Amino acid sequence: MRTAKRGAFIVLEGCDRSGKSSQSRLLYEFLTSNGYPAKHMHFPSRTTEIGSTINSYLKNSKELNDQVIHLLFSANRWEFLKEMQNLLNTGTTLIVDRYSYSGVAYSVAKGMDFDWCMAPEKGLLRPDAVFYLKAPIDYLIQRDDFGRERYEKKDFQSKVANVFDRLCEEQTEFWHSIDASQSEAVVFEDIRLKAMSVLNKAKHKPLCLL
Ligand code: FDM
Ligand code: MG
Repeated sequence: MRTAKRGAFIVLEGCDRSGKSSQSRLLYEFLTSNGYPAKHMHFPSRTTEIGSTINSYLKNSKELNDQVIHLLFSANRWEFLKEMQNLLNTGTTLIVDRYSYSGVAYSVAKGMDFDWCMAPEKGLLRPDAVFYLKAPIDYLIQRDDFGRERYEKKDFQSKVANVFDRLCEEQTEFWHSIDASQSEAVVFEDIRLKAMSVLNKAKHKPLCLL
């Protein structure tokens, strides 16, 4: 893979309503308005055929077994691999709202095996950094819109948080825990500073795979 001046691959992870969407948009806007080529992406991408099936499942209008929906979430990432690789190699930074770690966290929270869940992610691109937006579940469930989709239930979110905590502890080289219960501006300042350092370092590093 080409290494000269590639873009950085930055992922935001966390439970529902932790602020990933707002913060990833703020980071995208900051980068583009300061002359850094960037693209904002979100998984699941509900725009493809696979994404539309995932959407029906999340809205509770379709039932699928746990293994099938897990593999569809993963397949949805594989659909975008080439595009992501091309963008990064031509200097575009990707700000991605959820990725393989959500795939693993939500399925493991159902009781599925960790290694089984990670297996279909092998060969996808590995992020340069994961910003884990962490806040107490009691705080998150009070936020607007919580409870609309399939997984937005307090007990389930606590289990998801446990898996994110474990991933964060095991992968300290590129996971950064961020206190998401602070104000939007304070959280963003933290993310912005960390992101700029990631962008600088990524330029000289080859892209790796999960
Ligand atoms: N989700 C998301 C998964 O269960 N697996 C995955 O691989 C991904 C990317 O889908 F509850 C869950 C997480 C969340 C739901 O995500 C939809 P958004 O961010 O609310 O659209
Ligand atoms: Mg959601």
